[in-house]
Amino acid sequence: MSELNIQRLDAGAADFEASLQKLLAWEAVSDSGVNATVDEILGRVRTQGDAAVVEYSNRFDRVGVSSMAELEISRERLEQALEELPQAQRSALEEAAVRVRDYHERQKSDSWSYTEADGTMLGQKVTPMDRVGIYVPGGKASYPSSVLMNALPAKVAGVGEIIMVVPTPGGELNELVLAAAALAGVDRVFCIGGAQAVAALAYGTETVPRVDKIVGPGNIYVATAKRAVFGVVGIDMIAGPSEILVLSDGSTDPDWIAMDLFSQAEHDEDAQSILVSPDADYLDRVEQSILRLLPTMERRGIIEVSLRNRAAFIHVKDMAQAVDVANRIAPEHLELAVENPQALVPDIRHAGAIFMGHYTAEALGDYCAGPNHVLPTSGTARFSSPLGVYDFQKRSSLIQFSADGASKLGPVASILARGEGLTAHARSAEYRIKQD
Ligand code: HSO
Ligand code: ZN
Repeated sequence: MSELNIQRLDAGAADFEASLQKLLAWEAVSDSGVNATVDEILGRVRTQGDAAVVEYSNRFDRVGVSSMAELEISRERLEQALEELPQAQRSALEEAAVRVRDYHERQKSDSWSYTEADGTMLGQKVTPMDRVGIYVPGGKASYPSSVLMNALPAKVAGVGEIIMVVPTPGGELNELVLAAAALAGVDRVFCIGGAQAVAALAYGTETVPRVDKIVGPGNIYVATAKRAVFGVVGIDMIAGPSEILVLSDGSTDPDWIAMDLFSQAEHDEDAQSILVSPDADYLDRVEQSILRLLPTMERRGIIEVSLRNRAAFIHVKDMAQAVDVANRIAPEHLELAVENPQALVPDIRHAGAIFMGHYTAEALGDYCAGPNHVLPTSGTARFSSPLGVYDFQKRSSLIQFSADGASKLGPVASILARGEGLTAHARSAEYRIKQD
């Protein structure tokens, strides 16, 4: 490999803003052909239930079944997958699960309340969701780690029932995915995927119970279906391709950085890897590492396409400008490959996860550090957060007035209500005002 032509941008150039926008442009999910197909699938599953799901699964996944029951994996079968896993894999999965669970325990929020001087109590009651659906992709990206990352926060939140769906093209089961489901305490698993699985979870069928929220990444059909059923059920987010942004002061071994960039590029051809540094020589050195290491990579085909189409090296004048670029990109994963990452963190405003220092490979976060690997992509870290326990808890407000409190606050409600022309509201508050 002698050339890759990774695009180079200079943050000081007059056209930098335009180049950056072009670099980040990512076709959001909106394709009229896909929309029409998804609408049809949603409609048929909604009206015909199991029969439609079975038909679509036979057509798209070639599962060759005649009933929905054949597509459910029993609890015993999940346990068997866990039992039969090679010891090293089982231990690794268990250690990852323990760390992910411990981290998420800290995210749990509790109900709270306070009482005012006149005895009025106000508060918030936190309740886990009754039943959630987890979508696990089953095509070229089948990740047991994602089973843990989606199911464990729900478990920690106290969700009553977790239903997992995973497509099994050709009827082939992934033992690690099943084992992870057993370990995470998933309640039921159905081998269905695509828009038909999203529809089954959202509307319910004779066999698949209707859920309150659907989480987990999927292809364009899954994303389009999730968007369409939002409102009937909750959804977590619409995930785009993986991204990594590395800010480097030139102090990390270039081979390490090259491999970190590969680690996201190998997810898929559309994944995006960006390196930002004030040190132009360092950018050259990382490029040399990339050229030397790429031929040794098993997934070099995918990595090469991803780097060619979507990667960039951005030269900045200093680390302050590097941080500014990072905030504008709002990446899913941000690696601070610098001597003193703590010094930069206060200025980082937008990133799904921040990996600090030379030893923090993003890959550790993907599997076992503890924080969630389901993160906001495509700049959505500007307004959203990693998947967490809070996604599976909801809040109810608590309000209890004392007689004194109702009397004191009644006039405020009454005046505002009359201002809105709503006299039933006004009188309902006025009834409770003491008349002495
Ligand atoms: N980096 C992915 C998560 C993952 N990595 C799963 C490996 N397995 C999220 O962007
Ligand atoms: Zn990854």
